[in-house]
Amino acid sequence: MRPWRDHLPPERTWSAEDLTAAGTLVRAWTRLWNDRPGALLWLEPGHDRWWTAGEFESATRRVAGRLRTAGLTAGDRVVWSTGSSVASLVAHVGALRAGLVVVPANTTYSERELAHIVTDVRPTAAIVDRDDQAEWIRRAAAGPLVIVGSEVDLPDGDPGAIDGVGPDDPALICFTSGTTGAPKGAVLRHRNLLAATEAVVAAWRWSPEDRLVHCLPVFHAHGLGVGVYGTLLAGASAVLLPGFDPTAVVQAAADHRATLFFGVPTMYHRLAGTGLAPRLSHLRLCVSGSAPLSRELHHQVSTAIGSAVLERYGMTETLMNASNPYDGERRAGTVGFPLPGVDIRFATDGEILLRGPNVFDGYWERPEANDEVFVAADDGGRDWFRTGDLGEDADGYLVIRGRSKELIISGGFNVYPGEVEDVVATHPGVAEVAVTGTPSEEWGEVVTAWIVPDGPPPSVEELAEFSASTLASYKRPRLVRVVDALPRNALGKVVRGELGT
Ligand code: MCA
Ligand code: AMP
Repeated sequence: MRPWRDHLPPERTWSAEDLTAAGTLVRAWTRLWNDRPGALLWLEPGHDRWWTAGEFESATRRVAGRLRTAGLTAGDRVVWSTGSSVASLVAHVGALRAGLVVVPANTTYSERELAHIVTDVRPTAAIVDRDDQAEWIRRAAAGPLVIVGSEVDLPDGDPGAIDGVGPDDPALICFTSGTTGAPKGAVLRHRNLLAATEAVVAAWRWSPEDRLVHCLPVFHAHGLGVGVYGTLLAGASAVLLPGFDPTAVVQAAADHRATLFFGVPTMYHRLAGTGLAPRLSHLRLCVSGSAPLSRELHHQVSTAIGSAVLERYGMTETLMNASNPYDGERRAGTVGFPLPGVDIRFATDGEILLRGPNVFDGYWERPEANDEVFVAADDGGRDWFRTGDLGEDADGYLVIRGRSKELIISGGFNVYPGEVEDVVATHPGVAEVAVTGTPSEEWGEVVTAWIVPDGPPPSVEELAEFSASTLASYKRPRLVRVVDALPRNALGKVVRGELGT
């Protein structure tokens, strides 16, 4: 595969150590804010004023002070489940500056999904916008905890010494199912976040002149680690939309002379389908990730925009791994080559193995899972992380051929079949169930439940109602197929791959 150095301009002499030289993102950000306090940073639709770097610095300092005064201390976990707003980012960055470990949660999670996270990480606080989610968190917590909305409406107090976190301290615990099993928390340390962010900032030539149209959820690695952290580390600016709407995206891009757009393939599908993609032609760079971008869609969107969409490959546990080049050929159907600092190799079965300063070093309190996902290096270097993705080196570019992990990706959100099966199986009309992904042009895949009925089988609508308190809506089956029996192997295990689509 092409070496990561190929991402850098020839004059840039850089070693992997330089990726973590700043120590932590918090240190790098505060230096920038203090150097250029008047720099524009965030704009929210409906607000006619930009937030400046200096205002963001003081607002995040104030939140750090409030959280400290409320009794939170470094290393405490804070569940953070908020929509995309500047207040939410102030709360997030304020918590990091106070040395707290932020646990992002999807704002569409049901009670069961949130309770799992709360039981697992034992938070001391939660920053949450939805009242029902706040109540579920309170119910699931073992003891009292501080619960506030994204405005962090708590008494002010002296923040004391903030920004004291070190590179090895945990910054985030992000829930993902990894290659198998129940959702577990990937612990990302400050140095992981810094290395991954430095890599994309350098590879994509992100500069203070750049302006991003940000419309991804902020509670996942794409919108948070790439969109928010990248904007802050580049000293750039972003228009922060509350969600994705193709018209709002092109309007924001035009009104605010944006230069960057990041999206998942479903967003590009909708931009192409509405005929709005050509209105992104003035942007410097459009990036796609989180799910495979088909060659056809790549071609369609790139033609409409007038420049090639840049596809890249990431993961919650590692943030960004590989990218097509900024300069040079962006090859459809590939995710490019390793980003700065990242090593990639293939196991004998084709599984993609990774290592680098961006890669996490374990799941929260899951020693067995950690034993499974790391492979010792025989060169004395870092352990290799098993991604559960299958790939190959096609003429220097990484092609993702499939997955060894059981994962459905719908609109960029991950769905684990086992989790959906466990819920659907408890419906009285279901004797047995298996869940698979059915290809969809718009969503990439949609969730399909193959049901062996026990009486009248449930419809899609009935299942949606049935799973309202247990599954976020993107995990609920969109198709139900009734079958007489499920295919099983000699050991009696269901072979999902034989179910068809
Ligand atoms: C919303 N719905 C979905 C999805 N999103 N169903 C299946 N899959 C989805 N992804 C539900 C809604 O709740 C609603 O359900 C119904 O579908 C129709 O909603 P619609 O308005 O069409 O959808 P939307 O609200 O416009 O959302 C589509 C979206 C969104 C904008 C594409 O899914 C999205 O923001 N995706 C980005 C995900 C992402 O950031 N992934 C990064 C993970 P009902 O009718 O029941 O109300 S991080 C990662 O993967 C790594 C690190 C990486 O490489 O980046
Ligand atoms: P998550 O667990 O949400 O971090 O999702 C990570 C997974 O998304 C990866 O392991 C891949 O399976 C998939 N993924 C991310 N980016 C791409 C891409 N550009 N092409 C194909 N799959 C991708």
